[in-house]
Amino acid sequence: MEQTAKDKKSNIILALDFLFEKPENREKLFSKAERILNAVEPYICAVKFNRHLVLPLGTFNGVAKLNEKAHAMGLMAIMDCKVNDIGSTNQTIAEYYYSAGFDALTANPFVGWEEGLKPVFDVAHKLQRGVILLVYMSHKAVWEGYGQTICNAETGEKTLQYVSFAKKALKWNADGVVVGATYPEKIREVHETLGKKIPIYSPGIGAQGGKIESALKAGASYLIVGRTITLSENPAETAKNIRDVANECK
Ligand code: BMP
Repeated sequence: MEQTAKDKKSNIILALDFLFEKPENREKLFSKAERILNAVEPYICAVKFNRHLVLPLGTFNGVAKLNEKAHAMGLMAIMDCKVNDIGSTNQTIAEYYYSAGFDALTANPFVGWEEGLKPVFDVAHKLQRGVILLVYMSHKAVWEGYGQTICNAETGEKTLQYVSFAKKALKWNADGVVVGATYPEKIREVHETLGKKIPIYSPGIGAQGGKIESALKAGASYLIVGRTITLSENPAETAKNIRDVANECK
C-alpha cells in the first residue's frame, strides 16, 4: 500500500459503493462501477469493495472483473467484509476473497484470536495478503461497542475497548487498522499506540462528516471515501479535489 500510494501520489482509497439497484439492473450497476473506477483511477491508490457490489455482482463474476481492472491500473484491492464469525468460517471466507484476487480484507477483533481471527491471519500471511482490523468505527453508536470500558477479570485493570484492539493489532501483526475520520481524537490516541508500525485507514470523510485535514493531522495514513465520490456529479473532479487537499495536508 505504501509503495502504491507513493507511486500514485495519492493516499485516497475509493469505496466503490452505490445505493440499492433492483437485481434486474445488475449490468447497469457493473457499468457504473467500471465507469467510475476508470474516471477516478488517477487520483486513488486503492479500491475498497463492500457487499454493495459483492451481493449484486458476485465475488467471482463482476467483482473479480473489477478487481482485475483495479490491479491492471496498479491499484490495491481491499474487501471490506468485516470478518466476524468462528475461525473455520472466517478461514473459508478469507480463502474465497483472497482467491478472487483481493490484496487485503477487513476483520472484526471482537471475535478474538483462538478459533476467531487466527485462522484468517494464518491464511493471509501464507498467501502474503493483508488483514485490516476494525479498531474504532465512524458511526454515531460506535461508543456502545468499540468505546466501552472493559475490565480484565483477573487483574481488575480497566481499559478502553479500542485501546485494547489497537494493542491486539500490534500483537497479531495486523497490516492496518480502521479508525473513523469522524473521531480524530481516537485516531490520535490509536496512532500513539501504533506509532509507525501499523497504518490507520480512515473512513467517514465527507458523507459522514469527517474532515480530511483533521484525520490526516491526527495520524491517518489512508482516507477511505465512498459516496462523496461515487454519488458526485463529477466523480473524477471530486476525487482529484480530495486527493489535492490530502496532499496539501502532508
Ligand atoms: P462513505 O464515504 O460513503 O461514507 O463510505 C465509507 C465506506 O467505509 C463504506 O463502505 C462503509 O461501510 C465503510 N466503513 C465506514 O464507513 N466506517 C467504518 O468504521 C468502517 C467501514 O468499513
